[in-house]
Amino acid sequence: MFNPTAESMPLAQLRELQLQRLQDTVARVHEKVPFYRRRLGEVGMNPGELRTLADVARLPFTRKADLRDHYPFGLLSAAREDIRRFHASSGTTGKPTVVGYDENDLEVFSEVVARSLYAAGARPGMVFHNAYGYGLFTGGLGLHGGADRLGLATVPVSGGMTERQVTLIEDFEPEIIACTPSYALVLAEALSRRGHAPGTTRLKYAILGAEPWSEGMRREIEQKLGVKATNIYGLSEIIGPGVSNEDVTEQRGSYLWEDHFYPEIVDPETGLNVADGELGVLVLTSMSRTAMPVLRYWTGDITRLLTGENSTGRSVRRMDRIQGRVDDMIILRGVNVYPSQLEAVLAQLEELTPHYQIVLTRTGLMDELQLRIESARRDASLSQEVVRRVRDSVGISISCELCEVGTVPRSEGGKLKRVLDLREAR
Ligand code: ADP
Ligand code: K
Repeated sequence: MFNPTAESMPLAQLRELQLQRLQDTVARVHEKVPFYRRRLGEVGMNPGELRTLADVARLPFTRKADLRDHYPFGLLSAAREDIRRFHASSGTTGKPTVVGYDENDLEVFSEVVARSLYAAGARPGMVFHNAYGYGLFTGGLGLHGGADRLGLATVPVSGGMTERQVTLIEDFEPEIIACTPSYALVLAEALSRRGHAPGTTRLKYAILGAEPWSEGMRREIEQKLGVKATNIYGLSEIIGPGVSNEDVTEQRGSYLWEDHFYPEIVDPETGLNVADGELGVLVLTSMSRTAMPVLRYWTGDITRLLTGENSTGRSVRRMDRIQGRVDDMIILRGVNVYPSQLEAVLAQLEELTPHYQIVLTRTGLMDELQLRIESARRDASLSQEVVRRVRDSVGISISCELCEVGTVPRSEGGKLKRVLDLREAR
């Protein structure tokens, strides 16, 4: 363990620490964030009334829309001059959701990522190929900070330019790599094209996340890259990647760093807590953030908390793989996309009708998004214009098919299913 004191804290002590940190957090946001003062008032909760962990269920939820409505700085609870960094959610038109970190928050971020990297197999002195995107996205810089903390030699390569990545893997001989699982497969294929037999680089460990993946995909990546792969989970609203990570010796659920993030699983319909082991929506409260703590963040991710014995000696609970989502968010190559973002692009082009469908497929290794739109004009220049605008404003590459009027499915009274996800579970 990177931090045995925290990761294997006796349970009674851990629960006590959680309660104390939750009380501090509630007091802080009540004092500093008008939004939370109002919300706490609406549910009739004074800050002093959080007396047991069971009282957490009385706190209000925070949702993505709340961050959007308070763009850019409305949920910050630190003075502007104390903020050290901003990140923003990936792939957003118009107003993204912004998160702020002060020095303490960056410390927490690098601490939990260092724990995650260590659990993934990384040890001080190893070379670390970081192919998560650097920039507003939390992935690149988030992993980087944890790697500094752990003492790795980081190659901050970021995403894309696959051939150059292969050269760097050949020449710098990293032992550990971080990227999305789908990109791990792209790299494996590029390595094979360059004549590397599976597993013949120095890579030993892969830390993969930001999008859903499966056990089948793990086996494929492990075999092709010659690594042991672990699942890292996280989201910018809570901190970024590093909320939880699997242990490489075990690969059975991601250890959730419960001294910093308080997890609950709730029924998606009723919002009520379900028992450990049952599936529901993951709800997270950041307990040690100071620039932007978030109460009961509704992640939309469906999973369960795993209890019972583990073989690593940690006391914190593990979470299962993400089984799906309750809202309409699409994850394309690690980037979060909402259909409404694509809709906003369509609305700018008069010739297009509002009837569209999103078809997700997987050709070879990469996920593809095809936008099918009904249009009276159906020529290449118009579809290229759609592709260009989506790339410029949403930041993803798609293909576009302009269809005859009347050929895209319409709602038949119920909720229209605009997204056709034909990607097979890997
Ligand atoms: P990240 O930097 O982790 O991609 P974002 O805030 O952009 O952060 O996206 C967070 C969302 O990405 C999560 O709510 C979840 O839907 C998805 N996600 C992140 N990690 C995983 C993972 N390991 N498995 C499945 N989905 C994930
Ligand atoms: K993501």
